[in-house]
Amino acid sequence: MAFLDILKYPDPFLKTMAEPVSEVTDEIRTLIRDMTETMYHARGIGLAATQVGVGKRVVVLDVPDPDDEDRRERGKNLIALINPVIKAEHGTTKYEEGCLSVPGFTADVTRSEVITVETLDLEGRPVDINADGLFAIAIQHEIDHLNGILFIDRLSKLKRDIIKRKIRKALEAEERAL
Ligand code: QAP
Ligand code: CO
Repeated sequence: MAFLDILKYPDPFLKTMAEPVSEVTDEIRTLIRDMTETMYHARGIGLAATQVGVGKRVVVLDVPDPDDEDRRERGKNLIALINPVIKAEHGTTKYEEGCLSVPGFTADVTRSEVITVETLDLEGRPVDINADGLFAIAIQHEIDHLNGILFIDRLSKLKRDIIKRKIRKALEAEERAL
């Protein structure tokens, strides 16, 4: 079991494009296990390899069902995506997103409402996933990470500038407190 360090904005690695996984090996499965532990430890619902400094197209997600009583029940909806590609998307939806790489900040982001994603499973077999609701939003958020995009990059220039200034002020205050 290994916890990985989560990179925080403005780490430049968060802007990099991840490379496709050429073969699903034990090394990839170990990365997925470590990312899963790291996500749970940080109390997240999604984590992309880019966020732990690994430039590979790998994502882990455990998005709670909206009508679930115990939303903290782990592993129920756990899934790993390898080389995920959005094949179809419909509609638009808005959700107040956060990110483990931008801790303490949220903003409304508009994304597709319903998506079909092609991905590889843990044995390297291609599978299609149909997603809607928070699951669809989370998949799009994590695929953005693999392409070097953060949720704050999806805001209007005005809102992006405002949130970036707030983050910079918070980081400066943190520095001073040390
Ligand atoms: C991505 O985000 C996501 O600021 C996963 O202090 C975001 O797990 C999917 C978190 C929105 C769908 C909708 C954020 C934890 C976790 C924070 C996360 C924080 C502690 C974010
Ligand atoms: Co994120």
